[in-house]
Amino acid sequence: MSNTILHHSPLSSAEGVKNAIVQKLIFSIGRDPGVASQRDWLNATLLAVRDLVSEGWLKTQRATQSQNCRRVYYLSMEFLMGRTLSNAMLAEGIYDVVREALEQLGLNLEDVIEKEVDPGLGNGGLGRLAACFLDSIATLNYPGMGYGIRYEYGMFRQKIVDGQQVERPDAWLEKGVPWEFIRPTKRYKVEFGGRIYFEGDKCHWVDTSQIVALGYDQIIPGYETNMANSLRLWSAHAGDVFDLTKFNRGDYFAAMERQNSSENVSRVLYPDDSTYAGRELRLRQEYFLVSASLQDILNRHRWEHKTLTNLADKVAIHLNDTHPVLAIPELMRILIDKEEFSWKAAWEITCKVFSYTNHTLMSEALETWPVDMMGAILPRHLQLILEINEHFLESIKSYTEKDPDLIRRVSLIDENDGRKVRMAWLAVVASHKINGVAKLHSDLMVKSIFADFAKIYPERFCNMTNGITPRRWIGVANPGLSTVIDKYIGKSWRKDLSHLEQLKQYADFPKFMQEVREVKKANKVKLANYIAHNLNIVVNPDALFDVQIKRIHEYKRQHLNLLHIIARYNEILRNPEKDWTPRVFIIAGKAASAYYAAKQIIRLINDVAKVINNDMRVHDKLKLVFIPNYSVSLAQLIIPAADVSEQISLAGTEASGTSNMKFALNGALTVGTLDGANVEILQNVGEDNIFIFGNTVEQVEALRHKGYQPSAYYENDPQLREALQQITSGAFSPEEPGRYQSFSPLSDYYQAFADFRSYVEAQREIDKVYKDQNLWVAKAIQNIVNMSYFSSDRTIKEYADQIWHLQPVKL
Ligand code: 26V
Repeated sequence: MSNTILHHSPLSSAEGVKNAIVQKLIFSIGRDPGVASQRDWLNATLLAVRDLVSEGWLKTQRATQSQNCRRVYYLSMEFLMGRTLSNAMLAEGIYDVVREALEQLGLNLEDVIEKEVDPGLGNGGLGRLAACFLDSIATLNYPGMGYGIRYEYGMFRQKIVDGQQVERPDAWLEKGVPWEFIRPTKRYKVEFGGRIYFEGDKCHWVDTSQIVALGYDQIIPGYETNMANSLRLWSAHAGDVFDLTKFNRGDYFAAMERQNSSENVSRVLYPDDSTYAGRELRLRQEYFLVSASLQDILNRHRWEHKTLTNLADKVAIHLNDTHPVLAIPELMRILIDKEEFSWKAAWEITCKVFSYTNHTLMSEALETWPVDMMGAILPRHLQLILEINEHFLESIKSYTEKDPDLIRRVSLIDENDGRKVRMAWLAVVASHKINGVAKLHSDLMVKSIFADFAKIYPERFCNMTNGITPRRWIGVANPGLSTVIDKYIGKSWRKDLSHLEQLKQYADFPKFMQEVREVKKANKVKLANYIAHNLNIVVNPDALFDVQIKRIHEYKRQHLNLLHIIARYNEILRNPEKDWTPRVFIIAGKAASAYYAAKQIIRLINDVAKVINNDMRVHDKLKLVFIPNYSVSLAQLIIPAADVSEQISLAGTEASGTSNMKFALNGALTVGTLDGANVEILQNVGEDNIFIFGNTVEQVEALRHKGYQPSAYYENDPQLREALQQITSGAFSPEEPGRYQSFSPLSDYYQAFADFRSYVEAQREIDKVYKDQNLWVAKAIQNIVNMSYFSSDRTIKEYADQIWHLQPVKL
C-alpha cells in the first residue's frame, strides 16, 4: 500500500476536467452548481488542479527520500507567492483544457482567476524573491522546502482617502485557502521566557511559557516536471495552554487573554521597529518560525538517518536576511542541550549548515536586539550568543592585537548605545557563505558593512545576482508575449531562458516587430481599462506608459520622479504648441505605516495628480495615476503594459531590485541610475537600449565627503527651483498651502537634486526615441532577447552549485 499512487488524471479532456470540478464543488465545497458563486467555482477548480499537483508532490517526496538527497531549507519571514491557479495550470499543461471545461459550465476562466486572493505575506522584494526561488528550485528538480509564517493578516490593504494612504486589515484567510493542506501532525511546542540554570555543563531552560506551531503546506509545482516541493507555513495556537478551568468558572476574559496572546504570534505580518511592543512581537515571531522549522527539519532528518551526526551532509539551511538568524543559536541549543553534542562538534555542524543572504546596506534595516529584551524572551539563546561571541573574539586575536578597535567593531554585541545583539554579525560568523544580491551590492557589502569580516573570512563572501521566474513574469503575466515568442522559437524558453537569444534573428523582422508592438498595445489597453474602472481616470493607451512601482521609500526617490513630472507640467503649460510625446505616469506602492515621509510622498503624488489630471490645458499630453494597493497581481497587470521602467534609486542604495528585471523582460526600457542590478541589465542589454543617468556610487560618495549642498542645485536650476517652490508654497494643496512646507528636503539626503538635471535629460531622450516607434520597439526587443541572465533558474543553479551543494532529484 505504501507506494500506491492514486492516479487522478482525468484532467486530460475538457469533459474530465468539468466532472472533476463539479465533483469538487458538490462534495468538497458543498455547493449546488445551480447557486454556486464565481468564488465557489474558483475554489472547486483550485481543488481539482491541486489533486493533479499532489501526485507529483508524492513522487517527489518518495524520490527524495529513496535517493537520500541533500535538501535545502529556505527560511524566510516573507513569501509573496501571488495567485496560484494560473501558475499551477500552466505548470501542469492544463490551462486550455480547464478554460474549455469552465466555458462548458458557462464560466470565463480569466474572471474566475481574478477571484483568487493574493496573499500578502511579505513587504516587498525580499518576499517576492523567495517565491521566485521556490518556483525555480522545483522546476530545476532540486529537493527543497520553504518555511515561513502563516500570518492571519498579511500586508495591509492600502486605500487612498483624500489623497492619503489609509491602512485596512487584510483578512485574507476569511475567504478560504483551498490550495493549502493543514498538517495536524506537524505540530510543535515553541517555548519563550523562563530562566536557565546549569547543572555542571548542562543547561536547563525552565519555567517557560509555551505555544503550539501548526503546519500548513502549499504545494509548489515545478514547471513541466513531475517535481513539486512544499512551502510550510506555521500558525500559532494556544494548544493545551487554553485555560478551560478559568473558562468554565466564567472567567472568560482571563482564559481568552492567554489564548490571544499565544495566537498573536502569527496574527500579523512582522512589524517594523517603530514601537517597542512591535519589536518584541517580531522577536517572538522570528523565534517561532525558527523553532518550529528546526524541529521539523531535525525530525525529518532523524527519521531518514536515525542520527544527527551527518546533519551537515544532508541539510542546507538558508537564511533570507537576518530575520531567521536565531536558527543559529537554536540549532546550537538543540545539539548541545538536547542531543549532548560537544560545543565544538555542534559549532562545526552549525557552520556547515547555514548560509545567509544580505538584502540591504541601509543601516536602519540591520537588525539588532536589545540584550535585555532577548534575555527576557530567549535567555538560553542570549547566553549561547555571548558564548559564540567569546569563541569568535578569541579566534581573531591575531587581528585584534594589531587593531584593538576591531573588537568593538566586530563584536556580536554592540556596546555603543545600550547593549544590542547584532544579528547580521551573528549570521556572518556562523555561515559558510554570505552573499549579496547583485554584483555592485556584493562589492559594496564587503567594502562597507562587512569590511572587517571580509578580511577575516574572505572565502565566505560571494555574489548571487537575483533573478525572476519567467514562468510567472512572462508566462502568467504576459500571455500575449508568450504566444508571440512561442510562434518564433517554440515553448522551451520557459525552462531555459537563454533560448530567448534565438529571437535575435527575428529582431528586425517587420512582422515580429509589429507583433511585439501589438502585444504591448493590448496590455496597455487592459491596464487603461483597469484604471478607468477603478480610478475613474481616462488614459490614452497610445501615450507612453511610464511606470514606477515598488515600496515607497526616500532612497527609491519617488520624489525625483515627481519633480520631473511637475517640471514637465510647467513646460507643457509654457509651450503648449510643442510636439509633446504624450505620457501617462503610473506610480504604485505602499508606505510603512509609521514612515511619515513616505506617506507624505504618496499624498503629494495624489495632490499633483489631481491638479494635472484636471487641467484641461494639458489634456492628453500628461496624466499621473497612483494605483492603490500594489501587490503581486497588480504587478502582473502593470508590468507587461509599461513602456518605461523607473529604477531611479540613489546609486549605492538599492541592493538589486527585481522589478527592473521584470520590466525589461517584458520589453520596457529602463531609465535608471547605476545602482543594484541596473548595472548588470546595462551590461546585458547594451547602452543603446537603456537610459542611464545620474551620479555613480563614487560620485555620490565624493559629494557626501565634501559636504553635499542641495541648495547649490536648485539655485542653479530654475526648473528644479520652480517645482520645489510650487510644492512648498501649496500650489498642489491650495486647501492647505502649508501642507508641504517642510517638504523642501534641505538635507536631500538621497541627493535627488544632484541627479535632477541628468534625469530630465534622460527623459527628453526618451521622448525623442519614443516618437520613432520602430526604433522604440527595436530597443524593446533588444531588452527582451538579452535578459536571459536574469532568470531565477540561473540564480538558483548558482546557489545550488556554490552554496547549497545540491543535486537534482531523478524522477
Ligand atoms: C527589514 C525589516 C526590518 C524591520 C522589520 C521589517 C523589515 C522588513 C524587511 C527588511 C529588510 C528588507 C530588505 C529588502 O527587502 N531588500 C530588498 O531585497 C530585494 C531582493 O533581494 C532586492 O531586490 C531589493 O533591492 C532590496 O531592497
